[in-house]
Amino acid sequence: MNIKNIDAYQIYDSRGYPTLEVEVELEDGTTGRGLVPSGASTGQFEAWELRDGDPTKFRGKSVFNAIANVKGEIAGALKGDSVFDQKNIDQKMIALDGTPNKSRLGANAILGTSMAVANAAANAKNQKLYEYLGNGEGHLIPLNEIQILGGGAHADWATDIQDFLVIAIGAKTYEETLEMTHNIYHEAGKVMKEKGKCVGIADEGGWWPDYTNNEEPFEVFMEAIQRAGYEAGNDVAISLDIAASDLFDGENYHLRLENKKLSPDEFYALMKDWCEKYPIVSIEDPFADTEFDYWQKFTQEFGHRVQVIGDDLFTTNIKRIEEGIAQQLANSVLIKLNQIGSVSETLEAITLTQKAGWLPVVSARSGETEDAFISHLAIATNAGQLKVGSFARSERMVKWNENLRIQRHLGDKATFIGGKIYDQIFSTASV
Ligand code: 2PG
Ligand code: MG
Repeated sequence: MNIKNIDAYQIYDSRGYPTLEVEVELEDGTTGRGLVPSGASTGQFEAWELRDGDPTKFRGKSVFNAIANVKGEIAGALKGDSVFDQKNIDQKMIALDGTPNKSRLGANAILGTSMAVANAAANAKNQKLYEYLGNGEGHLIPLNEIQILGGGAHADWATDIQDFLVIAIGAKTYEETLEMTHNIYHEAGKVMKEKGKCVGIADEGGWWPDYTNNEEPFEVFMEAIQRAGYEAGNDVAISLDIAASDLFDGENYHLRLENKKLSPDEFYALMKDWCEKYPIVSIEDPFADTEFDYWQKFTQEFGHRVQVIGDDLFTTNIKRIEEGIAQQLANSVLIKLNQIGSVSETLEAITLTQKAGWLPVVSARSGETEDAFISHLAIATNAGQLKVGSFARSERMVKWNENLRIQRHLGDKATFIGGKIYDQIFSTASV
């Protein structure tokens, strides 16, 4: 089944910023769409998101050049190609772009096309996307990592930590993870409102706090868990995305909220203190993306009981992940389609992570769309974990809800192992 036409147009993401939607049409009239997300706390090694930069158009954020690239060069190169050869199509676009970070045509142009091709191929085969992407092997319903409070670049530095998330490690079913999260999310909002500490909703749907130091969110979190009737560390655990590259100036880490500068050693001590004091099962980007020694030391010290996730550290980039595995910098990789810019490279990054005995965490961006591609990606690859922001707002809920649909579609084949996913890394890590 061959590609007949490729079209692209500007749509808007969950922040109301322009992004692009690509539509691929096949010879028999079947279509598939790709909707491109966008980050705010982006890593320096990410593939290039092409924006027009014209201050008179959407304050520089329009994507008309990326759209023109899809409709022109990309469509010209791919018309007539088999829609089922995802790798060939992605490689062709990468070669056509010719830069190491997809900056000429734009990673957004390439990814939108790549996602649309995958969707069109699944539609042509009359399969769900997860069946098509996973060759029928996908069955593991992911454990959710769900944001309760937002901070950092997603809430104008209301806290220095970007994400305070909950993981329902004790849940026996996927439905139960959602119920527990619902209870804790709303209890946390209530606690914060009672104390006059809730300003609103941050970019990913979590509560936007009004705090004076970085310990306060932990206190609210622990109180919310207890009030919701759960045992911290047993039923649910805390997960953090520190997004530390955003705090680092090359020498020190800046805690804006407390007006403090910490040396790398002092910052290490802070991460250590939190992991010792609170029931933290997972921590993402605890150090800047250049600070390999600290990553390595931290993974050695905590990797046997804490999932150490590299997001800005790896940027879903195969070479960086390979290097990280060789140096044992972490034990988990955050997987974001638009960090690398094509579906087949994303699949490769997940396989590489799994082969090393590490855990992939499929993730949304802070600027999301109404699309649920990543739910299918997580289940197709048996990644086991999904991070989508909070338990509010439809661009988030669509992903949690899609997991329920896929689970129903899988029927008896659906598997949920919940917190046992961590046995894989916690039993093998060096203590
Ligand atoms: C992250 C993501 C999602 P952004 O850092 O993990 O929380 O944020 O999309 O802004 O990079
Ligand atoms: Mg992150």
